[in-house]
Amino acid sequence: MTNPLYDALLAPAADDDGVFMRLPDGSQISYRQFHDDVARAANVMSEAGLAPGDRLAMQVEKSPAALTIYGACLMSGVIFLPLNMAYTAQEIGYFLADATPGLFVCDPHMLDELQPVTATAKASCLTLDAQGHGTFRDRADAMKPHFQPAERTGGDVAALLYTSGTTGRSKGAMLTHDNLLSNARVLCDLWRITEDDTLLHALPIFHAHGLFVAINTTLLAKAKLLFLPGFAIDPVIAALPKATTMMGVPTFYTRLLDDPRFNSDLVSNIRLFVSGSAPLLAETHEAFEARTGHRILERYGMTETSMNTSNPYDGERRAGTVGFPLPGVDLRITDGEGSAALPDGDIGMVEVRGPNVFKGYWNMPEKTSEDLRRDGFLITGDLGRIDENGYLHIVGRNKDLVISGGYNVYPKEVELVIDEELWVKESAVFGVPHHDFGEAVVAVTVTEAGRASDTDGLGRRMKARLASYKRPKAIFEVAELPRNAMGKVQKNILRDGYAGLFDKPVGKMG
Ligand code: MCA
Ligand code: AMP
Repeated sequence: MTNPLYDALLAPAADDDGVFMRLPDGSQISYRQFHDDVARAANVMSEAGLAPGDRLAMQVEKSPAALTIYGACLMSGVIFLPLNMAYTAQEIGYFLADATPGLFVCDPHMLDELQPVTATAKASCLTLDAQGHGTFRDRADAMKPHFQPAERTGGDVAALLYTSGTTGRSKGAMLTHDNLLSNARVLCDLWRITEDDTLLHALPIFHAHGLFVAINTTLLAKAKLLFLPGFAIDPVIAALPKATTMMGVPTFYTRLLDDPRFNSDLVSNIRLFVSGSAPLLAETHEAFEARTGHRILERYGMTETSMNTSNPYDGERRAGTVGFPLPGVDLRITDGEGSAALPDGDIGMVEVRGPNVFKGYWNMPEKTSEDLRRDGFLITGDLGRIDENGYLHIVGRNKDLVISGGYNVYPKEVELVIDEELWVKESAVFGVPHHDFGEAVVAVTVTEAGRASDTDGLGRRMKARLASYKRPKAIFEVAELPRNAMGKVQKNILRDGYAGLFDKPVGKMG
């Protein structure tokens, strides 16, 4: 009987009384307790009729109980589909219709709002709140802490993670046991993660970064988590002296640098800071080193691949670069059309191949074959160049994408919602630099002749349709959109035109 992820990440926990998680209230959860709770949750899922290969979707606040549901999916062979708390009922409806989960676990406060979409998708629904209470937990408490792990092969799908697309339609990336396990092994090795480590965990657990990069490596190495519900500056400052490692998006590091309490004494116990999900500005890298003596290790990944490259642990961690391909990962720069690699130094499309590269998009074979070449290379949509020392620089994106605080926003999805307004003739959505989120979403609209604009109404309607981080932080009315000779909207002109909008927080200007 095999089940690659359960065997490597969870089976060793079954008889281990060592600490797995420390929580902000001072309580802790042992590996054995976590394993028992995982088994109880697997029994709940099985009793609800879920079999290996079925999907469980979950939109709940971050909590240890939420993490046991991830573990239970691995144990029972059910495909785990975590969803951002920011998603609206309408967005959730899309995911449920596409993935057809047998069970949907949601926050009890959202139950009324979500019940119609759950009913339409014919999924059963259980609840779990931020404290770990709800109908899921009630059932779990009545279960035995034993469950026979399901048989799985390395090629079986363990998780389905939705990522937005250029067309405005989200795609479910199928990640297999082999994908996730190979990546966790490589990262543990490269970043020297051991049972002596305590990871400060302030990331959400519904994306690859906070879930796979952070949690899988911790479980594999039998390390410990300082498990915070999210990134809030005071709890993070309080937790730093007790941690040995921290993983974050660049916003975490700029927020720390903005705080006068953040200094080298506070982080004297830390051996490694890792950054990813969005570009870390070289100036942040340098300011961080000047303040703490630490060089942040920047790495580069994607939902479809987990991690692809990393700066070295021992060698030079170069600001503004994402380092070298991970062991086992092939990386080439192409012209995006043919598969021939361009010479080092040339800018082109980043393509990657390796055991980390996903199986394809759920129910979208055509999209899969568009992005995943026959020779196994995934076209990432990122533009990069390899320098004379072999470091990869991500210099831009071939995809129309805004990354705000580590969350991806595809302008098309937002434009489609704006363009539904009767008074809107056309719109363009783009990203501008933001002092806190790295980039922020901004929209411009052109008003139909003879109609009055209604941006307040648009704001209200977007609230019902789009997750908060996707909604424009500013909307401007313009007479016309800048277009090139081919009629294509020139977003670079818009980006440049509004570039200074969010340079500095209000009150800190000058
Ligand atoms: C919150 N808001 C945002 C964002 N987060 N707006 C734009 N971008 C964001 N990322 C808005 C809220 O809607 C709200 O708006 C206001 O900001 C304050 O919300 P709050 O919840 O208080 O914000 P926060 O808790 O301070 O959150 C900021 C954050 C968070 C800590 C940076 O966004 C975060 O944890 N980001 C991490 C994302 C991540 O894990 N990405 C990994 C993807 P209003 O006031 O109008 O309601 S995986 C990936 O990319 C690949 C695999 C990789 O390489 O890792
Ligand atoms: P996601 O679809 O949320 O998995 O986001 C993946 C995208 O985030 C990549 O294709 C890159 O565009 C971006 N990304 C991740 N890490 C980095 C990084 N270190 N530097 C620049 N971009 C990054």
